[in-house]
Amino acid sequence: MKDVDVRVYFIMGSFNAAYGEPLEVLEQALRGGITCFQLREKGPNALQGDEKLAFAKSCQQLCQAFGVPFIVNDDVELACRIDADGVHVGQDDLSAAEVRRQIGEDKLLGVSVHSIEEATAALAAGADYIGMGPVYQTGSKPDAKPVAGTSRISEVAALFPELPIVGIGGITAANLDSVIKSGADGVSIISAIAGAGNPEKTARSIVKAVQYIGVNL
Ligand code: 3NM
Repeated sequence: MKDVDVRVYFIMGSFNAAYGEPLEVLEQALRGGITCFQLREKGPNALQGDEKLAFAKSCQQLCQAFGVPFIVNDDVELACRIDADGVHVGQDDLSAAEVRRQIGEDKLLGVSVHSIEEATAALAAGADYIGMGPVYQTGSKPDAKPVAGTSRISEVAALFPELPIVGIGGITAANLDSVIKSGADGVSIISAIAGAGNPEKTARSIVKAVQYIGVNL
């Protein structure tokens, strides 16, 4: 398992930026101190083909300039083509074991899980971290599972203390406290940052809130 700082893990597609240009939103989030970024260019409004490729490269360059890992959601071919730092997959995507085989041992692999069984399988497949959600109600994933709260995070954290867990779904600076206290190593966030009027300030307040709870990876 490779080390990855998932404390404040920002996720965005080009369509998630509520105000301003998506690349400007990402740059602001990076300035605010996010520790990891995932490009999630998925759904009816997603860019395709060359536009997606160009957007991914621009996001990657920004992340590189700030020394923040750049992870691609689901699209293994794109991730390999641009030499991204890693891939994140859900349970309905290519299997985690197959993704690990395709990206090799040196890249980061993240897997969304919803149960102890799925967490166990993700670990066996070579996941470097897992995402668990939705902790709270989310408006960013129409096919999200029912709200799960934090109890499953606590169970998985107790069972696999060495496996980094990020909580996801409806997380903001105001409610991340219980996610981290339940045993998560970090928080994954789309709308609280991408939909903020001031993404830099919001990202900074989330970073501060997580640090305040004293997360030390
Ligand atoms: N996955 P927001 S919830 C991408 O439960 C994603 O696995 C989820 O966006 C899961 O921070 C979610 O805007 C959306 O709620 C998170």
